[in-house]
Amino acid sequence: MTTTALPGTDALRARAEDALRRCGAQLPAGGTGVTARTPLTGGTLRTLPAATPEGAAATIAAAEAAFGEWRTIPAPRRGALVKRLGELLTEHKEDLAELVTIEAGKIRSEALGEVQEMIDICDFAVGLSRQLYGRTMASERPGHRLSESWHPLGVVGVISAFNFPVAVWSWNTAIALVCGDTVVWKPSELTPLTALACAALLGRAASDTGAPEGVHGLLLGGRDCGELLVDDERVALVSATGSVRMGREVGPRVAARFGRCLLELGGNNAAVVTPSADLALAVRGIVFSAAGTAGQRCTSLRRLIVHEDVADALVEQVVHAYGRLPVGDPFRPGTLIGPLISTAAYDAMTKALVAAQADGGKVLTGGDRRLRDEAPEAAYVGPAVVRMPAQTAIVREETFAPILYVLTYRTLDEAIELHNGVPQGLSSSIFTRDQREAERFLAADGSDCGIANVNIGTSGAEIGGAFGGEKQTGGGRESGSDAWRAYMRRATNTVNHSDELPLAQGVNFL
Ligand code: UN1
Repeated sequence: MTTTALPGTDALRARAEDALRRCGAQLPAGGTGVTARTPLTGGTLRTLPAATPEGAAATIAAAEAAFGEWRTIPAPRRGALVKRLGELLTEHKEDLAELVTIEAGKIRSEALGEVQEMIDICDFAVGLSRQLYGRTMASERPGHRLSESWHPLGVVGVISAFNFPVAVWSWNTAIALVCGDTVVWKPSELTPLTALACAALLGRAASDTGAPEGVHGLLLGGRDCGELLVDDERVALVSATGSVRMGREVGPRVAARFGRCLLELGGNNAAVVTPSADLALAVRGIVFSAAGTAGQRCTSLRRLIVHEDVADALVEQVVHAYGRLPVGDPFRPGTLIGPLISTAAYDAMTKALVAAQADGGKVLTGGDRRLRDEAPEAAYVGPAVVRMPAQTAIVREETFAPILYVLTYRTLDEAIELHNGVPQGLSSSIFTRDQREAERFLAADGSDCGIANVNIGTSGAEIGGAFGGEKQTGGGRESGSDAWRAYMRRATNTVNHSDELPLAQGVNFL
C-alpha cells in the first residue's frame, strides 16, 4: 500500500522553523558546510555553517573549563540540570518529534517514541545521580578500609547517527552530565536542525539551574568535525554511534592517545522461530522489527532463521502483512513506513537485492520504489522479504534498509550457529514456547549478542537495560543498568586508621 500526497519542501521548512523557534533555537543567519534536508521530499531545508577547527577547539576548551567546576558540584545537584532538561523535553515533545520526522523521516508514533526515550533516560539519570555507588571491600589488614570511589571523567565527545538523532545523544548526555562530565556533541550532518533544538533546550536547562556555561557544546559538521573530537587529547571519552567502518577508524585513533572509546556500531540482528512459537505473535514482532523505521535501526531485524516445519506458514503470513503496510508520508496517520534517509540508501538496498538474487535468493515482496513521480529525490520503498538458500556473503553484511533475509534450519544447534555466524553482535531474539529452547538461546553457548530477547523482536529496547553489542558492534554499552561506569573514573582507596603500618601480602620492610 502506498499513501499519496506528500507535503512540499517549503511547507516542511516552515514547520521545522516553527518548531525550532518554539524550542528557542537560534538559527544562524548564513553560512555553509552543512545542508539540512528532508527525506520526505529529498529537498533542501537550509544550509548552516559547519564548525571551523578554531571554533571546535574553542567549544572543547569551554567544555574543559566547565568540567573544572561541574565535577565539584555534588551529583544530586547535577541531577537538577537533567531533571530540568527532562521537563523541557516533555514540554517540547511535539516540537522535537516534528523535527525528527522532518529530518529523519520517522512516522509520528516512532518520532514521539524517540523523544519519550529521551525523557525516560532523563528520569533514569536523575535517579542515578543519587546512586553512583562504589563498593567497600574487606581489607586483609587490620585497621584498614578498602573502598572505591567513582569520579567524573572529563569532556565526553558524542558522535551520533541520523537514525536516532536525539535518543542516542540523550543516553550519553543525561548520564554523562550526572556523572559530572561535560559534553561536546557532533550530531549526524543529516539531522542538524533536530540537534539545534536539543542543544537549545539543554542550554535553557543549564541557565535555569545555574550550570556552568560550556557544560554542553554543539559542533555541526561532517567527518572532519568528528575527527577533531576523536583526536583531541582533552576529550576523555569518545562515544560514537555509526558504521563499522567509522568505528574501525575511531577506535584505534582514540586508543593511540589513550583516550576512552564507547562504540555502538552495526548490527545484523536475527530472530530464530522454533516450531513451538506463537506464530501470530511472532509475525507482529518480526514485522515491527524488520520493516519498522524502514529498516533503519541498528536493532532492525535483518535475518529470520525459521524451523523448516513452520517456515512456509510463517513466511506466508509475514509476506501478507508486508503487503498491507502503508508506505508514504510519515506525518499521515496510518502510515507505518516512511522514506529511507536518501536515494543513496535505496541504491544500497537495490544492490543488496541484486547480490542476494545472484546467490540464489528469491525476493518474495518489496524492493520496489514508491512515489517516485511525486518525489523523485526521495526514496520510498516497499520493504523486502528474501528467501535465501544459505547465509551467503550479502546476508552477513548489514544493509541499512528494510531487507529481511529468510533462512531455514533443522536443529536448534544449527539455528544458533547460523545466528552467530555473522561479524556483528548487537541484538537477537527467539520466538518459542519451549522453555528449554528459550534458555538455551540465552545461555553462554546461545546468542552471542549484547541483547538477547525471548518472544519479542530485536528492536525497540527500553532505556533501563544496557544497550550495545559484541564483535563488530564495538563492545560499548550505553543507556541503563551500570553503563554509567564508562563515563566515570574509578579510584581505589586504602585508608589506614591504625597506629601500625602492616604491608599487604605479609611483606616486611623497615
Ligand atoms: C539505534 O538504532 O542506534 O532498541 C538505537 C531500539 C531503540 C534504540 C536504537 N531503543 O531499537
